[in-house]
Amino acid sequence: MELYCPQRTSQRIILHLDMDSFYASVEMQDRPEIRGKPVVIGADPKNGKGRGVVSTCSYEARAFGIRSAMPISQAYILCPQAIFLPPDISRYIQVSAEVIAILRSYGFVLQQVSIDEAFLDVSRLGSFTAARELSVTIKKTILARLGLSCSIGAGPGKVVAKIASDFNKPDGLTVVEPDDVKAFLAPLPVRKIPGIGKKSESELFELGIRTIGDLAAYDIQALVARFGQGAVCLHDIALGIDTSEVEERDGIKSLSRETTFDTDTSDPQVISVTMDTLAEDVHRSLVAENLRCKTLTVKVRYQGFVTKTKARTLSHFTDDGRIIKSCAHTLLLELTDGKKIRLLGFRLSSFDKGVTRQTTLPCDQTQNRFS
Ligand code: TTP
Ligand code: MG
Repeated sequence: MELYCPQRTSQRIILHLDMDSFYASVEMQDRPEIRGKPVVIGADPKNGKGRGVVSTCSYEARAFGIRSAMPISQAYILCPQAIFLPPDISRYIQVSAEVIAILRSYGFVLQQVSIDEAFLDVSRLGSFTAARELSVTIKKTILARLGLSCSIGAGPGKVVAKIASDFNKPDGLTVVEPDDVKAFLAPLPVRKIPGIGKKSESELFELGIRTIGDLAAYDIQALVARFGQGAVCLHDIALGIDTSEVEERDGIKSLSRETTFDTDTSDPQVISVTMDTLAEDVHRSLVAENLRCKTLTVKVRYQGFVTKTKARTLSHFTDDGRIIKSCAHTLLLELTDGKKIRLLGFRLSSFDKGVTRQTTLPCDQTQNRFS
């Protein structure tokens, strides 16, 4: 996820909404018989031998220690009696659009940042009390119309709002008023700052920085010397300075799928059929999103984890499944030379702005990130 780099402007009230265990909740809403049970969305566990990953799981499954991006085989060990379901991305896109339509109906500037989260700039409400009331209304409306729960965070900036929405999940509502921002952030681990991943976290640990409070107290010059100018943004965020705007912008950047083979393979037939399935799946999402694309990328992870990608940009936008499939196979040919393959991925990007809707997808059926 991107780091929201602050610019200094006036005080605002920002809401961040994030749906709870989104894919799993949609499935539980659609199938009453699995409600209240541990539900895992992701690759086929194949009695513990499956090699893909967990997309997400219900909070009942989280009680067993299951988490997004965990190997599905590990999820199976933790809770073999869980209900394992494959992702139905088209259905989730549809529900996502319904959530966004509800949010839009309140008439505030809205920025959708993934399939299940969005920022709203509600500054014109004028008070955090009014923002809390609106948040309660939004939560009730989404629950009544879609049967789904969400968590909302409110704060004077996007980062605080996002951290706040995650603070008390599921079904949370956390309002952080300007005077409370520093105290709210200080005890939280630095990892809670959007954009800080494992690597940055361990680099900060090396400096003895574990909490956002530690980061706020650290000498800015020393941080810049170590991490470059990007550290200024980070330090500002830790100090609660964050005035980046909620931007209505084309959310969708790419659509992709990837799959891990049960066993590494160099069988051209297996690889080709898998490429077909991936291309068909991504094409279905493209059509569901009413988009046309220009850039196609194939990704191959070989045995031993070396990963390569090949991309092609077409001269015209297309939503033609045959063109997409044929291009996918041409790119695949450039990447296959008899070596065994562990994972195959396919991505569409460079969408036609004319028809682009406000949607961003976590890009994968088995993994969230195409990297
Ligand atoms: P998240 O909002 O990160 O997770 P979530 O909605 O399932 O659960 P939470 O209550 O903690 O918000 O992601 C939204 C959806 O994106 C999620 O339902 C499935 C998908 N996703 C993946 O496919 N792979 C991943 O690694 C992650 C994190 C999410
Ligand atoms: Mg969510």
